[in-house]
Parts: sequence; structure tokens; C-alpha cells
Amino acid sequence: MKLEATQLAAQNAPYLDTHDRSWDILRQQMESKGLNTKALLQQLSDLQIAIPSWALGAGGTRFGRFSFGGEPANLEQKIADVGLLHALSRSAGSISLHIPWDIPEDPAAIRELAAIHELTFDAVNSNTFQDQPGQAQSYKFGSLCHHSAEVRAQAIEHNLEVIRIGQTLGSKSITVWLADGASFPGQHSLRGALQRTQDSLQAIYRDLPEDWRMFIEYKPYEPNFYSTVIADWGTSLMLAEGCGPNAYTLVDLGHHLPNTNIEQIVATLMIKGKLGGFHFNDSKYGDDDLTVGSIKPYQLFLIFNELVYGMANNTANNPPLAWMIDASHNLKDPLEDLLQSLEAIRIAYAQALLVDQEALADAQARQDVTEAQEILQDAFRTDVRPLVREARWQDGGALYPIQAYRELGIREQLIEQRGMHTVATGL
Ligand code: PSV
Ligand code: MN
Repeated sequence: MKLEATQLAAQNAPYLDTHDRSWDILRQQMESKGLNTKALLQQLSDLQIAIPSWALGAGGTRFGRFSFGGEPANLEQKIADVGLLHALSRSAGSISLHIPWDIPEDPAAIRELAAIHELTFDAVNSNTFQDQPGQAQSYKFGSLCHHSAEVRAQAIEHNLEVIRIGQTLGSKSITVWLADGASFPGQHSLRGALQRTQDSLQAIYRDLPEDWRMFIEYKPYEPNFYSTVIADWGTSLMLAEGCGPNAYTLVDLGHHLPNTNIEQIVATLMIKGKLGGFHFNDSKYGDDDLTVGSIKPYQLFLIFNELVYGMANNTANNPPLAWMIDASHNLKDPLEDLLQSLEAIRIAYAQALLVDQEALADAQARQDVTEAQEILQDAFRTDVRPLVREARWQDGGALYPIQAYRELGIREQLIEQRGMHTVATGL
């Protein structure tokens, strides 16, 4: 299923007047502050987010899974779903695949299909946290950190295989997330596990194509509950530095203990030129994988404030970031949830672009704490939705993506085409 421009134009028509009125007010307000609205629209339009192939179906928890019907059953259908998101939002221009869940049988045909939907392939993800049927060695006690050289060799080879698959699709990066760790004190040597992980990552890095980047995720716990080998950004950074210039740390917003100051981590990594990208989501307690911006929108804004500053003052030559969502949906229709996440990301970005950085630096220099807070919150409390909507509309998307999704009966059509009981590969 593919949405045509004419369908969206007809869908937008009745809402255009209302949108125009709110956009006029905001535009005048921004221009009176000396902001360049044309440049802002361009910056928003340029922000494209990769959709994770594993988030297009019902995620579920270990206690249950509730289907939505019409879920994509294969890679072609996943691409079609991301195509729908991109047509509606004009901000989901790529897809991030997880191997072996998404091995393309005919890469050329898959590339062609993606091009029809105006999509490219972002980072490919390896999976050494599950055993696959017929696999010689088990990852039950770790993969790249494992005590056994055979297990490590198998895990290294899997990552290289993921890179080769990514190359057939035009990907330029691999994201490595390891579940490796221990659930009980004494289970393994903390030092030995870290050392072996470093060696294994270096072995993968040695074969990384020159124009590729390797992203290393970190996460404090789950599935292991006593220690995780790559538990925090510092360990990830150390391992990335141990690999070489094309290895970077990837920040998944859900991979922190409660109340961690993520914007500070972002600032620190950018100062080192070692921030590779993001997995956006939101959480209250742990790696909850909830809709972006649903729990802590101010944190998201503060993260974007650091990003906007870091991209404008890029002294360490941090390369362009990989923007990805990593979410899971148990209650909401995944496509509606992803549309909400895409909107939340652009809203936070737009708000951060409004921050008067000069005035903020000045307030900081004068130790005017009150004013510094006022400056940030003035931007955060601006309703930038008309700006985000205008950027999307100018790019040919829907003024109101979720409303359009519902009014066009997209889920109903997907159920009709694919049935009620399809199950997407993924978690
Ligand atoms: C792990 O929690 C993670 O964030 C990693 O990115 C995985 O690859 C992804 O979730 C999907 O399971
Ligand atoms: Mn992740």
C-alpha cells in the first residue's frame, strides 16, 4: 500500500485555513524576534529519522502480547509501512534493519522497493542476544565477551555478516548492542569479560569498510541484572576509542538509570567528537521503550538544546548523527505511536532551534541563573506545532498525520490486505 500525493492533498484541504491562521501568528512572532523562518523550515525538513524495522508490529512484554492486526509479515511489508509513515510525516526517510530478523532475499529488489517509497537504509543492527535455530554455539552466557573463543568467533562473524548484508542495501553503519553480562556476582570475571569484549570489537572493527561507522550502545541492566559489560557511556566511549576513529557511542534514551543527566552525556560525547547517534524513546523507570516525548518532554528538549549547540559549534568534528527511533508498542497501534514519536522529535528540535544561544551564554557569564532558566523555558514553552506542521506540509506530507492515518482508514486496509493474525519478526 502506498499513499499518493493527490490523496494527501485532498485530505489536507479542509484543514488548510485553520493551519494557515496559526502559522501566520507564530511566523510573525518568530520574525519579530529576528528568527529566520525559512531557515528554520529547512532545518526541520532536513531532520530525517530512521524507523526500526522491529517496531512495526506489537512488541509485547514478557507477560503478554496483544496483536493489532495487519502487522507486516515480511521485509517488503515493513518497508511499505515505513513508506506510509514517511508519506504522512515526511520525516521518516530511512529504515534501520535488524539481522537476522530482516535478511533480504533479493537485495536489489528490496533497494528498488525502498526507493519507490523514498527510503534509504540506515544502520544495520546485529543480534547476538538470541540464539538462532541451527546455530553451533549458544549466547546464553554472552557473545563478544564469552569465555569460549568459539562463541566469540561466531559472534564476530555474525557482525561481519551483518555488515555484508548492509552493504548490499547501501547502509553505511552497524549498531552493536550486547546483552552480555552477568546476573550473579562471581558469575564471570568483570575484567576478563571487558577485555574479551574489547578484543572482539576490535576484530569486527578491523574489517569495517572504510566508509562505514560502528556504533556501540550501552545499557545498565536487562537482560542481565547484576552487571552488564557495556553498562554506561564511559565504557562505550572507551571501547570506541580502543577501536578507532570510525567507532562511536550511540545513546539510547532508555539505557540509563533513572534521573541520569542525558543531555550532559550528549555534551560530553560531542566535545570528544564521539557521538554516533540516537535511539529515541521515552521511559519512566527503565528501558520502557515508550513513545518519544510521552513522559519527559523537557528532557528531550534539553537534549536537543545540546545537540543544536553542538552541531553549530562542532569543534571536535563530530560527524552527522544517526537519528533513529527504538521503541516498542504494546497498547497503541505501532504506526500511530511512531507518528507521535516523529512529531515529538521534530517539536523538541524546533524548540531547541528557538533558544537564544547568545543571550543564554551572556546570562551564564553573568551568573544570572534566573535568566538562563527563563531563556530555556521560553523556547520550550513556545507552541511550535504550526512551524512543524508547515515544514511537513511544504514537503508534501499530512497537516495532521494521525488524523489523516485514521480518516484514510489505513489500519483497516492493512488488516484487509494482510489479515488479523500476522506477526512481525522482532522482539
Ligand atoms: C536493546 O535494549 C536495544 O535498545 C538495542 O538497540 C537492540 O538492538 C534493540 O533494543 C532491539 O531489541
Ligand atoms: Mn536501542
